[in-house]
Amino acid sequence: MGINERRKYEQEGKAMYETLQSELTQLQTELDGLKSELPSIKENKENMEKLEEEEKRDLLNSPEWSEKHNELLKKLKISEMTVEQLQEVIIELGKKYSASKDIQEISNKILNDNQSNVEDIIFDNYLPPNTYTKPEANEARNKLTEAEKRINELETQIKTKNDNINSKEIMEDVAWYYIKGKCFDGRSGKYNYKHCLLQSIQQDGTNLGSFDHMEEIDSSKKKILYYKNGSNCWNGPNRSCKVTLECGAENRVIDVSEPSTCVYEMKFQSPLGCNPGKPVYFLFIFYL
Ligand code: MAN
Repeated sequence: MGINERRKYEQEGKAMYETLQSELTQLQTELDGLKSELPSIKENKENMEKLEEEEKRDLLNSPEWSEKHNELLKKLKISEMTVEQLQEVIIELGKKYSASKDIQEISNKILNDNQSNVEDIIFDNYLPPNTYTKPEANEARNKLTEAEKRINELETQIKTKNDNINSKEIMEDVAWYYIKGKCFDGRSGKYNYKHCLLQSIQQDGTNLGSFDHMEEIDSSKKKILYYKNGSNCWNGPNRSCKVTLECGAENRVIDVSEPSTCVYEMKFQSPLGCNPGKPVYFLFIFYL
């Protein structure tokens, strides 16, 4: 009993593994493509920003602008204003010139920067043409930000997927991939236990440990799962649990004992407790 289920787990695990590999290949292809495009995306951004700077300088040096600038200075009489009046002016100017910088930000800067000349702050930071941006440069900046964001996303996704299969148990026997992280509840004595295979064990909400490693008893081929570093035990060690797998068609907690305080032993029935009927799969991990 349990051998057929074990075979099913092996097949399911293999199918899941293959799906994952093809997802990984896809992600990796996209990542490689983006990475090879990145230098030209960066170069384009730099070129566009150079042009943008030149255009901005031309605007700043244009007679139209210096005339406008002087006119504005005269009209504003900035040096005679109170800080509150100045803030009002900034807001009005923001509306008039639809500047791209945050009005509040500039206004705060003026309030916090007593040393500088307010006129300089306004004209250096705020008014056109210093807020001038070139649409192509904006586009190039966005493109680079997007590409870098996507590269990060892809790297994280690839890493997560690899971590998922990068365990000795799964590499040696793909049936573990099917069962990993699946949880089964059962009662023993005063408590309810939850066993999430290759992950964790809980006793009513108390953490009895995270999966550490698996051993096989040579003579019987029985598998033992060790869960360690559970929650702290009053006057005792951190909780830990040793799980002996029994062969059976279903996954269930058979029995739990506590031979010494906060050291637990669980008997757990699972098709994974049955010996594989055929050779194990050797898998190759796909590294970044
Ligand atoms: C809880 C449970 C017991 C354990 C004691 C130790 O009651 O986790 O299994 O023996 O704490 O204080």
